Amino acid sequence: MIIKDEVRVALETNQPVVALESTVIAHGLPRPQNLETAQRLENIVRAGGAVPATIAMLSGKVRVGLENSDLELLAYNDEVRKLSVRDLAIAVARGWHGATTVASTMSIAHPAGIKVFATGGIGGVHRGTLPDVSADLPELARTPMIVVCSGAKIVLDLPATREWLETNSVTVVGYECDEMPAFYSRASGLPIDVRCDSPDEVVEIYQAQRELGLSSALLVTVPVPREAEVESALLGKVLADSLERAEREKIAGRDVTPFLLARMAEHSEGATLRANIALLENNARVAAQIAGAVARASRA
Ligand code: PSU
Ligand code: MN
Repeated sequence: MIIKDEVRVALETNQPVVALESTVIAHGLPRPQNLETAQRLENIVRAGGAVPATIAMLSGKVRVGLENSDLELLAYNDEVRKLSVRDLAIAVARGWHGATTVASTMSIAHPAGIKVFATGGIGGVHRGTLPDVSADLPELARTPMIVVCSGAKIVLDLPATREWLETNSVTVVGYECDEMPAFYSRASGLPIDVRCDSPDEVVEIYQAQRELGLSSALLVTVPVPREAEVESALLGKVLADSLERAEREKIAGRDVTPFLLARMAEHSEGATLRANIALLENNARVAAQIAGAVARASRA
């Protein structure tokens, strides 16, 4: 594992650090918005007083904290693979370039000593007959980190995903909201476990989890900013279209999520893309504040 100097120093001196994933860059957003967003997320984390640690695999080496040239490679190189946890060892052995999902980012960030991670929407239980459950869920159940997101991606079976989190003891925080957000929408009708209105409230629960010896993550769910929310009639239409298309084209495995996100962006005149970018930026901002509160609390 190669930890960038800036990140290592921050961890050693107990300064706030926020982990960022790279699948969203390589496979979640189109060019050129992917690179622009990756850079902007790092800048937002910095502006919030924390050090960004974007995580990826480059030439078979696990990297924590990237240079701008690395972000460019992830955004524009066609050989970059989507790596979940099961793929990490293969990528090391074969010397691949790869982008890390929520699951694999957590599996690297936690042992590196990072406590806070920001993403867009987590993976979850997919719709459809074949049981397809993202490795993001079991990783959340076993990794004690604060994960800031806007709920699970709308393409998923959100009630089933919510039940999975409950069964597997992942505590769900609504950050300045009373229900679990649904990625491009602020509302899902699904419950949170607790509402928090400040970074300190989140950190109190995170610390209590550690005192209790629990190993699960604290999932902090933040709604997409109101002005970027996708209007529900449009969302219903593009979602139905893309799910039907994926089924007809027999899209499976790791390709399902990128296919659905790209198709929805195309058919909503970019509305879902704008929402995705807005929620990623907002989550990075909230994560930086929470990382600051974590660092203050552990210095106290
Ligand atoms: N959030 C986004 N866009 C994305 C993802 C999350 O706003 O592209 C990625 C994350 O890396 C997540 C992955 O881990 O999608 C889930 O993929 P799967 O369903 O194949 O586990
Ligand atoms: Mn899957």
